[in-house]
Amino acid sequence: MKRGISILVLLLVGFALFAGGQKEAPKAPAAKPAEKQIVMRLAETHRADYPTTRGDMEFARLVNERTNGRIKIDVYHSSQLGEEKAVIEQVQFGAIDFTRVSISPLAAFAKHFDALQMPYLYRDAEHMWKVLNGPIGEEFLQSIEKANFVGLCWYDSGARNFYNSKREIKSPADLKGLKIRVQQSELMMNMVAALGAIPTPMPFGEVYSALQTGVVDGAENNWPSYISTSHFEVAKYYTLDEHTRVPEITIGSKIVMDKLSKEDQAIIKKAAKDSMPYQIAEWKKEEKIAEEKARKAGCIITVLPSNAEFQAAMKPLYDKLTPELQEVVRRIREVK
Ligand code: BDP
Repeated sequence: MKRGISILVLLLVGFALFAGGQKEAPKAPAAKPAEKQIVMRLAETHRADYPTTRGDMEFARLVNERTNGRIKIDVYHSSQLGEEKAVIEQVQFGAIDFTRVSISPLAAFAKHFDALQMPYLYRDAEHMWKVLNGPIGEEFLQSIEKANFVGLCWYDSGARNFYNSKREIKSPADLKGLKIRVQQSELMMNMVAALGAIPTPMPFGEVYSALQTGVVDGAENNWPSYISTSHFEVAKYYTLDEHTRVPEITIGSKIVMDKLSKEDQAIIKKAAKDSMPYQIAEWKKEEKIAEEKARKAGCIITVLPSNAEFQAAMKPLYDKLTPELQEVVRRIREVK
């Protein structure tokens, strides 16, 4: 019996020690659910080495870095996800997360963007940047929420000039009767018509073969696009009329952005803005390189003593603007 009791005592002591030991043992940390990586897509029309694409990559890099890899933005360049107009539509209903586009096709979705891309609107690049980086630029970025987009940042696109395969353009009279490709934008169609040429809207990716086969006689774009698309090979007359400065914009899908936390939305917005100085610096470099290439390739570059005639021809476009947009134009011009 005594033995029985001592065994019982031993068992109890052992159990107490065991239980106590259990209590002392360091607790294993509660398994944290692995943070899911969010992979997003950004659509870009240009090639991988074009300055806007380089800006997109910088934006993606900053988001990745600032979220410790939790948010990854894959840049689909070279129109892999489609041409600009179709891509904008997809961003609008949330099938594509982001895109960097020219504001010309965007104006089909947000008409008031025409006020930012009027011909001969800005005195120079510096004026345009003052506008875009100031309250007007910010208002425009915010204004597209109504159309289901989140406006993120602006990129540089320099000035656009006419080029064609037929002849030197020294005045609007030389444009008469030429079929000129324009972006898919009503304003740009009206601009070309006001100069006496025949506007032909078409997606960017179709322009090379249209020039080559004579579907169009010419087009208009900045130096880097003229070179990166090889248009210079099939349309060697380039006139420095600088008729427009059309800002580039990066937009997000509002449907997609609304699903992210407020913190992530803020990281994305700030990263986009922080990628701007890099893109603008890359742009400046590329503009020079592209111009040099055009000269070396033997393109015929026409420098106008004055673009007054071109400017005068654009007056009807301003008269056609709604009073609200005329007011925006007035405010833009007042920016010193
Ligand atoms: C380039 C813009 C690009 C436009 C293209 C065009 O960077 O976004 O799509 O012009 O003319 O300058 O369509």
